[in-house]
Amino acid sequence: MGRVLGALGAVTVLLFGVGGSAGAEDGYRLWLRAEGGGADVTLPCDEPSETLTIARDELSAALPHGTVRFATSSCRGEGSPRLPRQRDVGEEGYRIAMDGEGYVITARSDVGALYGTYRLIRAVSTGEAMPEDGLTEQPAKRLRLLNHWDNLDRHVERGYSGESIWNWHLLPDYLDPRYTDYARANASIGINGVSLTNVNADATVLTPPFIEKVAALAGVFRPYGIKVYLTARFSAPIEIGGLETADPLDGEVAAWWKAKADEIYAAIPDFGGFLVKANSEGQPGPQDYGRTHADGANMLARAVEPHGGIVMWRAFVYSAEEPEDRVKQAYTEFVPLDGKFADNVLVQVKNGPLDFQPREPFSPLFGAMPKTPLLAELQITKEYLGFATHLSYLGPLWSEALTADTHARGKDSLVADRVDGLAGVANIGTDRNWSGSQFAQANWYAFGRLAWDPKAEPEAIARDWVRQTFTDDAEAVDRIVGMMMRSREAVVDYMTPLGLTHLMGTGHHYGPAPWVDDLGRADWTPYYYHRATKDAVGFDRTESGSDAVSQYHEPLASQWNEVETTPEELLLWFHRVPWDHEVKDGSTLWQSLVAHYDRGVAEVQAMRETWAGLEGKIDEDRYAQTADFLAIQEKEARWWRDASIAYWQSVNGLDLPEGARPPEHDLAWYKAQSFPYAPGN
Ligand code: GCV
Repeated sequence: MGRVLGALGAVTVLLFGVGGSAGAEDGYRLWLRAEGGGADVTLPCDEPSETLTIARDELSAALPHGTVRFATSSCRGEGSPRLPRQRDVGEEGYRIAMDGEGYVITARSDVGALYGTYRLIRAVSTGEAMPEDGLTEQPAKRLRLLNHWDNLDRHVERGYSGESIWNWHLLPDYLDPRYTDYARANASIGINGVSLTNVNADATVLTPPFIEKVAALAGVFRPYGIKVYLTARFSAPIEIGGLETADPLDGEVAAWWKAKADEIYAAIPDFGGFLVKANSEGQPGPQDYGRTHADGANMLARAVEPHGGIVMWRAFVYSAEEPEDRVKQAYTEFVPLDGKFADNVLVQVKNGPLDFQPREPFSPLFGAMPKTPLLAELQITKEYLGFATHLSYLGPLWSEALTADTHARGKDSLVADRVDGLAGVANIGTDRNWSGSQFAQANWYAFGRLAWDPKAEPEAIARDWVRQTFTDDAEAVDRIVGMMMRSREAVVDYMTPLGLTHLMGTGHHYGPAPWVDDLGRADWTPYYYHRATKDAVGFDRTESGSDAVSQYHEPLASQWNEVETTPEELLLWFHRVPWDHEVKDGSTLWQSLVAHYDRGVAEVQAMRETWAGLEGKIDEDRYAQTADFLAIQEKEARWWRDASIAYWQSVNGLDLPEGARPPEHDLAWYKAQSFPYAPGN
């Protein structure tokens, strides 16, 4: 039997001010809203680290009463409780127990104690029952990283929450207090590293003035257990080093990177390392010199290795000249390199083989590089799922990928088992609410929680987030969580049902544009992905088509090779199917497609109704903004449905299924819409 963590949970609930009594809220405080100020928190040493001081202050501020004692390797006193065993908590874990006097948080490291602190605050804020014998936890993964796609001019690539929070112009002399709040929010969900700059990299960040700025940020993040990483532009030796080449096998180039790494580590001793996008979408890379990805990665790895640094080398590659099915290309390039990377290189793989779509199968690379440490890259910012305005909780999307079975040899064959960590493309910006909308914060939160434990239940995470962020009213929590849990599938339904993919507007990816078929590169057009004709639709990736199925282990390769055994949600990803093909419920593909669009729109309408029913239970400002955004989402869901149906009809010539509402406008109207200033482009 568990027991509720003292009476603190109930008290905190009152302080959250549910029932419509709360004052104005703007979302700035994220999920860290517990207010107490009455607990007695003691550290058993005279000179506690900054990290432990933060832990103490957090608990004093969050708990309304009670006593908390700490003990870590660096801070113990006479009579301090025993430290937990290394094998139970590792370097970053903790133990939370209760004795006659109150709570006891023990950890081997100070950052472990800080994580224990936020864990206790979460438990108290959500009224979670504490096991009788305490709570002993440690992260399942060692690398839990945010990747900012922030340019030095503060534009954020695929950012929908204002500008970059890094004010490079004022750094290092002005440290915006927001940097501390950012670090605190990240630490509270276990994130332990941030790459500050866009993977479409600018070498300027590696110049001395910028290293000084980065060092200032690292100083803010360090007490929160967060390391900084930088994106390394492969051609930096030419652009800022004055060399004539960036060939990774050139001695001068290697020496330049080594000296650069030494310079960075002199300023930032705990610098994490480099993140690299090379020979992808126009970025420079080792292939410019006839070298391989492994040659490039290993050269950088040697530069950071003496300092304990790592290189994260992205596998998001596909070539403009290559006629091979785009979703196969990363596998084709990287699998032959398995075992050829240095020990401190990790290959960073997007969850799906294409590009952060509302639904994709998992990337086959996760099951195909047993000799290479891998990172899973997820996109928190919603480039392809309606930007910040659409309510789309990504926990289920990520969990679907992380718990997918690669069927690779060995017992640990889930995607989650095969990675050393998770990297999330951040959705953070200067907007007061950080993420562009109240509900987009849930994705930042869920990313951190899944990076800590990739097998955690997305619904449980959503429940914690709602209770920490909005309300403790049980009925309201159920309704909001229900809405969140259905929201991703709603987006799939109104944008890209039944395995359709990449139908978004050119460049900005805002809204539908399935008709686009004539860009400079075929694989940037929606037509490349759906190939619709009068008779059929879908991309044939079976043995007789592009044979992408063969990149998966059995039994998936065989299952996905046949229409009958392919899950309907991936049907048109793997198969080209006649419009009159009969799907599982007996309707035709065309009827089913329209039904999915309608279901997606109906789900958004239902979300609006659910939210309207919560008026008075959520503070006014956050209630109102969410209500307005849901109205935008409904308008845009209809737009997606109508534009898509109008286009498919122009190709297949079919009548609408009986009872279906005709599109509001004709196809020409949808095609004429233009959004030159859509954000994030
Ligand atoms: C940073 C997609 C996005 C690009 C992004 C790229 C990547 O293509 O549209 O904006 O570039 O992915 O992940 O490198």
